[in-house]
Amino acid sequence: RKEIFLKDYKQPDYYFDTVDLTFSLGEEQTVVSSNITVYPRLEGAAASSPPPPLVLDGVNLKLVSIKIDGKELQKEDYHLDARHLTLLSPPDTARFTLQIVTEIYPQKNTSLDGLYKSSGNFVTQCEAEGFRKITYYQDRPDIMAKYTCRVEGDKTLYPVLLSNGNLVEQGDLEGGKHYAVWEDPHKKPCYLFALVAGNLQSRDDSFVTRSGRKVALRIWTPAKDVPKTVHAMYTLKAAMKWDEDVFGLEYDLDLFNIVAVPDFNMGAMENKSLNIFNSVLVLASPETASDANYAAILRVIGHEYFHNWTGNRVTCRDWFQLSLKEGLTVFRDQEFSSDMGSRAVQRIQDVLTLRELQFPQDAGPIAHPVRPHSYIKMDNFYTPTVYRKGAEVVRMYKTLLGSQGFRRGMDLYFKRHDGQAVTCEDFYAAMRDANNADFANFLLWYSQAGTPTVKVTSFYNSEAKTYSLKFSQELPPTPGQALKEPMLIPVAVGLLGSNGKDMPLTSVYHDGMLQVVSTDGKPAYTTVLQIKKKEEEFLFSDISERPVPSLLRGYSAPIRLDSDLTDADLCFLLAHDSDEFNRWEAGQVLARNMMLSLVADFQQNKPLALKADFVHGVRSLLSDGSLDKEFIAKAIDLPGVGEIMDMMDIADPDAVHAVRSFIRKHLATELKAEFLKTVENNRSSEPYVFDHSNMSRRSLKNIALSYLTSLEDAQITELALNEYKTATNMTDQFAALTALVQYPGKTRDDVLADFYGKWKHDFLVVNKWFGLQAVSDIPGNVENVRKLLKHPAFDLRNPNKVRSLIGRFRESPVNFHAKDGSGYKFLGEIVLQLDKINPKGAARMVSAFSRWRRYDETRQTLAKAQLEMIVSTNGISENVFEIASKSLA
Ligand code: B3K
Ligand code: ZN
Repeated sequence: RKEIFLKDYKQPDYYFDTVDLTFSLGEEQTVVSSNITVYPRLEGAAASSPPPPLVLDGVNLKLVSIKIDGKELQKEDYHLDARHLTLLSPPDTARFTLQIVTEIYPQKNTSLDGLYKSSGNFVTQCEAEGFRKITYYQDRPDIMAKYTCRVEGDKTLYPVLLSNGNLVEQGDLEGGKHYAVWEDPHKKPCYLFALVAGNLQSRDDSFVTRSGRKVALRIWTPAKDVPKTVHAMYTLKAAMKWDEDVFGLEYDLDLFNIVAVPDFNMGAMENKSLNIFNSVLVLASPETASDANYAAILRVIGHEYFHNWTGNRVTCRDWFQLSLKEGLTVFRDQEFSSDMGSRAVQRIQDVLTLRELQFPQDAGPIAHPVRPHSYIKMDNFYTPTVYRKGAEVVRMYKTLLGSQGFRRGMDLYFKRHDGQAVTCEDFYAAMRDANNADFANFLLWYSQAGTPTVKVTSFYNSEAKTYSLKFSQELPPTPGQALKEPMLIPVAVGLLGSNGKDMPLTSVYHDGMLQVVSTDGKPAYTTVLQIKKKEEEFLFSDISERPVPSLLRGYSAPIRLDSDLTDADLCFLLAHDSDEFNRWEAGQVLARNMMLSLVADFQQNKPLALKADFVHGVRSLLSDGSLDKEFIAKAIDLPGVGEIMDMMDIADPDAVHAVRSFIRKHLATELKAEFLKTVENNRSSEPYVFDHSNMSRRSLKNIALSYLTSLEDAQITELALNEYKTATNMTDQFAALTALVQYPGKTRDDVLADFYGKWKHDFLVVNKWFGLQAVSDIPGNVENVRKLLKHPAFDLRNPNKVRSLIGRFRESPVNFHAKDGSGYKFLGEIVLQLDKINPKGAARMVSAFSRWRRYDETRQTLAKAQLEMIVSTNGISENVFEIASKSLA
């Protein structure tokens, strides 16, 4: 198993100019003919003589023939092994053509990587290294070429034949076949190649770009699902408009296709002009998809569309630079979602996700920098660190440079690098140069893993009327990185006066220098402090009273903040902060502290009691008519079990679960009347609308309902059942179902059976049903999950089903972490089964074990035994091996 290192990057010896592909799709095998024009990187005097060998990647291919400049190669001209085809003596010319014919077997490809079949249709997935399963090629992103693609197939089985770019020719062939020829005028790396052939229909629409180009838009699905593509089409058009308005970026072809397929490893893929999507991220109707599904569709359709510039026009030099396109594009999709909904709620959601997924990764054995230093399987590095922390790094540029400065940097980035394969330094340099900025030690965010902790202490001098904030930063060691350097951390700060209003900030002393904060004579109310060293002090002058500081506004850096704020300060911020994110955060810090202290009580068998202040705080949030309803819903939701476990020395899933359930039930008891009123006041009989005000209303109603059902009260059960039965959309129906199945019993069984009966024809809804049962905390649920594995609707070959049942099971603190090891054993078994079918998917599942050292000794022993069993199994994939072995290291 070979580990690949960033430091070993070498430019290729040969580049490809044009690539002509022909696919002859068949039921047994597919024949792929490729015709490539090749040129050496070095020419004339600079070139080595004889020319270096040309090494092509290829996996699971049957080589049929190979020619150079029309001449068939002999056995001694090349070397073939399981991964490479090496041309030993390429011609010494400025250009030559390479013709290769291979045979592949998409029908047998369960890895869903390369060319495969999904529900009878041919589909490709090439990122990161799937193209090598299609034909021999230099499968690396710095090889950018112009492609044409001819697809031939049975006309009845595959009436639709798609590839990248423009359709230039089509027609019938003998034997009931037909063909289509596609030409993509833009140079691209092979990971953006795509082909789809199948029985599909489209929703058609169009978009006129700001320079007047009319773009045909098509969303392809099986005929029965076309009605469910309204929201996806609306989103696509909104995204195209948004990218023009916000970044000045226009679409660059006359056609944009999206295809939805049921069998897909990830969310979606940004192939040039032919995005391929997991159906769950395209198909939606009010009856079958929830608000969360609608929001995810908005986010991901936006994301893949935005890749057209950040990823496709400017791509990555090598896979270590993945965050160059992913961090940036996640940042862009977050901004798009903010502009389409509520900025504050979006920020809260994004930070929650970062904490839930990325923080634990950064603190565990697979911690890696935003730009990793090495990998065994690149597939394993499509991580929350590369995506989510990467997006935070991009956001920090914007925080440091302001909106206009950031835009200047983006413009320069495209001006310099359009059509190129570049690195994270290139992005950094564009941001810096466009703004003449001094970004000392900012680049370290790309190379140092781990979440920094920033400690803050404050001091008010009432005589001098100054207020000082002292910061210190600490970056914990991570695998392979014992010592860390301080990094540039932007901390956005505001100071609240006793009236709850932001104080005007005029000047700050720092390092003996006076910085004027006000602009154009107007005072600022938030200022961005730059923490560059291990310790820094900032002194605000003209501060008339002791302020309450609002630190890290908008979550201006992906760090853990450790401040000296008291509970009273936090309550004050919760009530008054003008920064909505920090208002929410103040409540979360209070809740986290309270939960941690209750967990300690629970562990010492002390009785649990809830502070009256806390109940009072939730009551006032619930009744504050001035607040956004979704903000209230988020503010009264308790921090998750994972977040609290993440803050403990030894994570105790049982205790955290017990405490969280206790608080929920206690709040429901105390605030029953308020919750009931919230449900009453937020019902609506109007038809479903996906917009912020309606989503907010539904989310507030539904969280109130879920608090209420924790009371296990017959009347409430009646109420929830009624909500379930009368619901006119999936958001409300599924929320009521979720609320009803918290506890074992007949109601639970009946309503689950009813739901399945209603929706068994719709696989996306059935997946929700699997997921809901899988994640359940009812005791001994692993047995139910084992039963569901045998359910006729379940199939280990479909990644969505695996994610619903196996993926969600791992989120149950009670059942996955069951002290008898039953949850770990179950996951260990499944990983091995799944690995034989789909290694990428199996590696994702095994990652749940990576944090095993965080638990008590009994659990450690049990989880470790599963990891050891997995790594010692013969024939496991590199994907699973990499995650399991690093977890053990
Ligand atoms: N770029 C793809 C992810 C590909 C994952 C390959 N294992 C989707 C995205 O992030 O937009
Ligand atoms: Zn992406």
